[in-house]
Amino acid sequence: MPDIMGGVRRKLKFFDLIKPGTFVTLLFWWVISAAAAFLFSYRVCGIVGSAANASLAGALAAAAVTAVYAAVVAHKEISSLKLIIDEDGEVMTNIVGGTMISCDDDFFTIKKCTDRFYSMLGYRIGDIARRYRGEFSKMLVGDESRGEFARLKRRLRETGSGQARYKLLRGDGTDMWVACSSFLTKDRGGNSVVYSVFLDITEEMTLQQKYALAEARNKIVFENINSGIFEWDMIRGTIDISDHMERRFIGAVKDGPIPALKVKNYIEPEDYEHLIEKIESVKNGESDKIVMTLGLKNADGTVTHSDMSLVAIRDHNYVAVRMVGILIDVEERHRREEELRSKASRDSLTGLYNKGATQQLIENTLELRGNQEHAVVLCDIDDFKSVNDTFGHGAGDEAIKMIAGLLSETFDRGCVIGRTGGDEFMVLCRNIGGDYYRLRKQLRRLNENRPTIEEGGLRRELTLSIGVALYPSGGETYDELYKNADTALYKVKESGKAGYEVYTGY
Ligand code: GH3
Ligand code: MG
Repeated sequence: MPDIMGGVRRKLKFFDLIKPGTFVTLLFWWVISAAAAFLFSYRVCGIVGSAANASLAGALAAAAVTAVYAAVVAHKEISSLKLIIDEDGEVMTNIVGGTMISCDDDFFTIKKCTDRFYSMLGYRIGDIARRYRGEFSKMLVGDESRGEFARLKRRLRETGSGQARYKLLRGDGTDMWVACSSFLTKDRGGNSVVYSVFLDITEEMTLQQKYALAEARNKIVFENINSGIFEWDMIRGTIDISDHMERRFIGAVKDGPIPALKVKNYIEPEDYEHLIEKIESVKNGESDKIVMTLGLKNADGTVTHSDMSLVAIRDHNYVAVRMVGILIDVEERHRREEELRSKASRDSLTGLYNKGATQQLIENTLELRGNQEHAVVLCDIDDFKSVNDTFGHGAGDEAIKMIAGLLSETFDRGCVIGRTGGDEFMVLCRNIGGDYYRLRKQLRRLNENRPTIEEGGLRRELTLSIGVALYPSGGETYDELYKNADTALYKVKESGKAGYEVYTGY
């Protein structure tokens, strides 16, 4: 572990041991020993008879005494210094973040810090000592960080420990964000020191700042846009809606959010029930998104239809705390769909849309363009001829109805479900918006909940081969989507049936 003056786990040098006190003591012993030896040899023994020889003897004796003294002092110093470095080094280098021990002064003058501290901040060993005279406070960038530093110092005085977030100046002149945890302690010499651990949180802070910026932008859009954007605070139970929506549903612009419970008044009862079911699946973590068509009651008493997309925002415990939504008016599409609900558009056996109506409805949706993603699902009953052959044509018809029922149960009300051939069906899932998880779950379900025909002791489970093409990646027109979904379906037939395949441009 390097100390602030540099040197990574360097060997102790002689000058590490030199302290002003040691020098004075050594000098004192040298003078005393020299004087004693001089007096003893010159006066008492009278040897060799000259003052010069007595002085030499005195000097030699003094040197011997001070050398012994110095050796004793050095040994003591080396042992205690080694102990400090080893103990601190072990603690400090075992910590994930960068660690620093500083004096408990106004500037947190650094005594020691780990390699990680240096590498995190992009300094070379010794840089901090040279550039900032070892003062940590000189690395703080901006008033916010300096304020945090002042607050941390106060907390250390009051409680002995504290946390702070600083922006620090890196060795290359750029900034970085760190989270710091500090506590007061004593070093071996009994001096008060501050022990601090730093973690790099630059990425997190950058994201947070970007998010704040995006939020500010959204706010502007939210206030001014002429469409239905809203935000539901699931903890407070309130909904913030744009002025445009307030005018549309309430008939006036109100101040502040509205209670979420009031929403019930503005949604057609059947749609409201579906919405509640979907909200439950968000709350219990099954899905993160709600996409559906809603009939909405306007302030003027009319009902119009909108496609709604709601996305959940979860906290760190994965609890949905907010949902942000958008409503897109689809009244025109809805009106055309209503027209197609007539008998002429229906398949007489199943009540589903017939081939022509299915195509028309899919084309209506594709016409709207936009950047929404849709899925075209093509299903064909496996070995259906043999169902007819084994159980008769009547039972075959029943089987077709069972499959129609299965499709209606599996896919939402907002989907277009049609019978496009003898034992072939097509489903359009609108605006799936990347929720492939949900789509896959629905596709799997079609072969899990198998309708069964039982007659005259014979039993037969019905399975489906399913091909999927996604708009726009798997086709941009009805014909392209049909062709590609059929290609995917064919692959399933080839590889054993009873399954699904999504077209990916083979
Ligand atoms: P595969 O697994 O390859 O799909 O084999 P399959 O036997 O299902 O073959 P295919 O899909 O080509 O056969 C469809 C059969 O569905 C042919 C026809 O006899 C039967 N079919 C078509 N329309 C009706 C209907 O309205 N009622 C009944 N019962 N059967 C029908
Ligand atoms: Mg078939």
